[in-house]
Amino acid sequence: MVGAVSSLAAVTLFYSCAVNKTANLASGDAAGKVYVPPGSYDTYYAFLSGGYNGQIGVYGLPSGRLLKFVSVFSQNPETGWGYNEESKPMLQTTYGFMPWDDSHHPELSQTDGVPDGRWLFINGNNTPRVARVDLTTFETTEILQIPNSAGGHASPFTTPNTKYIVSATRFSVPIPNNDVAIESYKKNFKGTLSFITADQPGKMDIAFQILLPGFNYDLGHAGKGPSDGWFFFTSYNSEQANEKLELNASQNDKDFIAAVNYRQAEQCIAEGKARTAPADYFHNVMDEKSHQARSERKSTVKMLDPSSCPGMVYYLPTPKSPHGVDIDPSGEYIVAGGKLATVIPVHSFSKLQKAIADKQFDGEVEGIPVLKYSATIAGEVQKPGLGPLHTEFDGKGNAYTSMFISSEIVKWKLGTWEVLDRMPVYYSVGHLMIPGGDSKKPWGQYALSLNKITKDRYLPTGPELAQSAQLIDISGDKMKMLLDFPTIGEPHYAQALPAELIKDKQLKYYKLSENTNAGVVRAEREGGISRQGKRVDIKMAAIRSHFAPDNLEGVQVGDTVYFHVTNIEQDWDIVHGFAVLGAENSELIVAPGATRTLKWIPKATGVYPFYCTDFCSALHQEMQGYVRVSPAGSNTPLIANISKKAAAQIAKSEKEGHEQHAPAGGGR
Ligand code: K7E
Ligand code: CUA
Repeated sequence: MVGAVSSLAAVTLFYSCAVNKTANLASGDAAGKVYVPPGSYDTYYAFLSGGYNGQIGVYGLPSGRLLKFVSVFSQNPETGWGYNEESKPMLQTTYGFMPWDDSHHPELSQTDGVPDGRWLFINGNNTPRVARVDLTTFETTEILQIPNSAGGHASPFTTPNTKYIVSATRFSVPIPNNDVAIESYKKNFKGTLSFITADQPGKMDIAFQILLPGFNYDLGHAGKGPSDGWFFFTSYNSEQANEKLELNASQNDKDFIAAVNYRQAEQCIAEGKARTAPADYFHNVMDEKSHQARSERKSTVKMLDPSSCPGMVYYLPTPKSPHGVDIDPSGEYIVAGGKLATVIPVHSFSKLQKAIADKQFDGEVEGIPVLKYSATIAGEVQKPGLGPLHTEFDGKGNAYTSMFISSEIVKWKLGTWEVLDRMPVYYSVGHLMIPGGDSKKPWGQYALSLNKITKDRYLPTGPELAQSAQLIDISGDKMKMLLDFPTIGEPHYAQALPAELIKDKQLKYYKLSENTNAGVVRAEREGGISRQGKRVDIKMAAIRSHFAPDNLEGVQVGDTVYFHVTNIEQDWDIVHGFAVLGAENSELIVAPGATRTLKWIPKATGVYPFYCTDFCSALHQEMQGYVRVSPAGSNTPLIANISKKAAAQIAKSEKEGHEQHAPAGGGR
């Protein structure tokens, strides 16, 4: 075994030396093919996972221009995501407030197996979660934690109508998790597959979980067409090793793809065969009217054991620690990436059905029938390259597989399994992405190679160099390299769709009249300051180019101050920011019509300026104000300098309430 590993290392070395480090593979007309003149739009939106930054980068293709950074699982001080009071509940988990994750797989919602531009989902690996991003606002609107899981890697791949997205645990753990000896792995550790209802925004939930043997579950994809109703998950470590996996999880010649008949699972649930299992997880939703996220904690799931639901799960032996599992557009072929395999194995769905009918079994694992490799295999791509990871399709009968070790994209033909073309990429490609390339109707045209290592491709930037994407023209017989561009974050997977599908559906501003945030002001006169005990609330309007109120007094050391800033503009792209001297969190960035709240605990007396951080007009630099902080117990009155008329209105409403609320247009 040691021999096998060191020869792999030797191969890796050999390949890194063999590539021409200064190669420029782009041919003469490449520049023209990626040039999008000033004033013109790109033709595709591409969504690249941010890897260990936990976010999503939105790029235009073919230019490779970065358009937007969508905050998902990680706090982002640039937008205040996870810092402002409205979004904090989005990052709540049973482990507490979780300001970071590692996100690998963006997945577009689909209708009839084709990306439809409604939502983008993405997984959190470390604290297993899935998130929904609304593609009219490019905002994260929902996050669901995955219970009974310890690594949400095979996620959030969708079924053809987005009825479910999935999450499978990468690490098997005791379920429910508890204090056991690690060496009791084989006895106590299990894996789970989670099916999550996804077609109702705001209502994601665990539809059911399936309890599986303690392997590592890696990736998944739904069937389509004839294989609609099935889901396929790769696994490795069928050895169930719990130490030195590098060696011990590569012993078996074959690991497994789990083929899951989820309609059978639904049937079993309908027949009452699921048990109610303990679970502990959060569901967080951003309310689009109040702009305030809410969290709900849940405590049970429906759990299915394969033994109580025959016909639900089968294992397909697949060579050597498979990684990706990708279903071709016809739904017939199930392509596995075998990280350490020398071939690309392709299973056939029709053969799988026949093998089940004919009971072509090769034993079982913990009650799950194992199908004979020879009974399900459709073919093997011979000598594809080294380290096949992921495959996408062009919809014209061709498949494209990324080769991590030999750093290339290999094009091959479905059905004949012959290699048609190779394109070197720089370097160590993980996923590749073709727009719609995992769907029923790929748009083809481009392949994007998502590379881990760039070495000499960009200006060096200290010990860590840029990660990168490379755009390849796949419209002809031969692939053509068009463009290198660096990416923010480590792109694992990506998705893309034609810009036409979503560009005209963008929300231009939130309607102020519909804003129900507790701190909203819909007009300048509604601003003010109020105190309840040691809590001070300041409601403020932001409009070009001032805050109302902009002078505040009566705050004391020891108070907790909430600045509720409403951007009362009703105009596209007019965003205001808010930052106050000494705040320990971040700025606020407030979209037109929205309210955002900053919590501030002043620690010392003095006068603190605040200002707008987003350059919004010629008088942006004048968009500022002051808040005075007096000693604890001081009798400085609460003052907020808004207009006299507004002050009178507030004074009137105050007589009716009992809360101390001082606006006072300059009225000391
Ligand atoms: Cu291959 Cu996490 Cu999809 Cu990265 S995974 S490469
Ligand atoms: Cu508002 Cu700058």
